[in-house]
Amino acid sequence: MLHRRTLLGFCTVLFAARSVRAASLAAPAGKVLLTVRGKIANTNADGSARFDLAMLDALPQGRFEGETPWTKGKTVFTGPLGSAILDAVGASGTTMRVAALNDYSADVPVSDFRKHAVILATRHDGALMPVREQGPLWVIYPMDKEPDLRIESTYTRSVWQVTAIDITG
Ligand SMILES: Nc1nc2c(c(=O)[nH]1)N[C@H]1C(S)=C(S)[C@@H](COP(=O)(O)O)O[C@H]1N2
Ligand SMILES: [Mo]
Repeated sequence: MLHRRTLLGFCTVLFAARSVRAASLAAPAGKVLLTVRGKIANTNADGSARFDLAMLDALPQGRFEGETPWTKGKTVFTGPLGSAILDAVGASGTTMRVAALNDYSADVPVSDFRKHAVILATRHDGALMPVREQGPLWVIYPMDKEPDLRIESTYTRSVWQVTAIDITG
């Protein structure tokens, strides 16, 4: 009897803990810009974590200031840190497939977001990016602070028009 009660109590605690964790990711109120799927603990839709702009803005932000292969002159990108997105969804995998509107996708090691202050830029020179200007989200590596990142593998992972991240491996 004691065992059953203990087990029941244990399950109640587990269930409560799960609810609290799930509740930590509110549902998006606005247009969904990013959907994260795969190996994640926190969801707000069927097996996925969906983010609108307000949710992305509420996460810890990063800033890039410098030149990129795709823009002219000095340019500023701001947006949530990739690591903050991983934390928000409770990511546990090692590889992400970052997918764009145009069917382009790149496999990105989760460790890139942990080792480098990669951002999912929401703004370019202070303005939101329409789709024709590579928006709404653009993976930007901190090539300004880490010049060694100015290599082809980084460029391949610098996905623009991002809509989804699948944590696959
Ligand atoms: N959405 C999207 N992002 C993308 C690409 C793309 O085709 N679509 N090409 C990638 C590749 S392979 C590289 S090298 C860089 C630069 O592409 P570009 O040489 O066409 O400017 O952007 C990356 N990001
Ligand atoms: Mo490329």
